[in-house]
Amino acid sequence: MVKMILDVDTGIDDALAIAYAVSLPAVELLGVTTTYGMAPVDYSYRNSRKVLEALGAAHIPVYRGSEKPLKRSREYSGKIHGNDGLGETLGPVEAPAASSEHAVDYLICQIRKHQKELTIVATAPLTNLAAAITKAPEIVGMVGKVVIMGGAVMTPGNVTKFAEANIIIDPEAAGLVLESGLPITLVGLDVTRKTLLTQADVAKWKQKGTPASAFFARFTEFYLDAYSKLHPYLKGCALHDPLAVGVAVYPDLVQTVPMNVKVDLEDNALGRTTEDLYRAAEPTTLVCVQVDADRFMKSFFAHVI
Ligand SMILES: [Ca+2]
Repeated sequence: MVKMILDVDTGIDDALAIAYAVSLPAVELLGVTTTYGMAPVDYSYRNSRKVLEALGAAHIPVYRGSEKPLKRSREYSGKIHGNDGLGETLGPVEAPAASSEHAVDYLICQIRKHQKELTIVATAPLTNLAAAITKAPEIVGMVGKVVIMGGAVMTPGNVTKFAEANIIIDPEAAGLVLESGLPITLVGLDVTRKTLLTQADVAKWKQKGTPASAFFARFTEFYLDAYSKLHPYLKGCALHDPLAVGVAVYPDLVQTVPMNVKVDLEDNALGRTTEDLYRAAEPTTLVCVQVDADRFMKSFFAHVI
């Protein structure tokens, strides 16, 4: 059994990752921590709760976290995930989120409690994790595993030629996390672009006709439309965030290369994830370079939704 916390910016593919984690019998989802990302944090928080409600898992706690990058500002375009973060299915957030405990404090507390048994899957800008290890540096050596959807080591980025979204939105936080010594598995565009959901998959959810499948079909269609305009060469939309959950539970889905990874902060390559040739320490990041996409997709669709 994998004890898991999801750190998300829900987000359409975060919603699909939550659904996959909730439905996998091998996962005990302890909680969901949220941050800004594709929409402001109040949206990620509200969206995560609505997704869990739709899945019949409203008992899983959701925590509100970071509101902005460590050093930069954030503007939201709504182009890929919609202005509400979920394909315009939920609309504007009426009231700010009322979370009992800050996501960063929850993460620190749960790492201290569960230590090596805990897996954190982060599918958002890494601001919450960066804040947690800054506040409580000892957690770096305590946690079992951190699986991050982010980066593009051998393939072009999706925001710029070099950079993937979760990294470039808060590159300082990403650098801090990737150079911290945390036991990281980096699930980047190198592998996530090979996992594609298509219109035919969404049609099956529509046919199923349950409230949850109808909800998921509506926001995933928005994502497919955005992908067909922005990345027409892919013939579908990538299951970035769900693959991170898959890798956390089934590490043999991927082949990895151990590497010290750094994040470029120079303007001309901002957010690029590359090997840090100057770090002498043993690598603590496993970079995913190949994926058994068929096996992953079979598992995903057998469980979602
Ligand atoms: Ca995400």
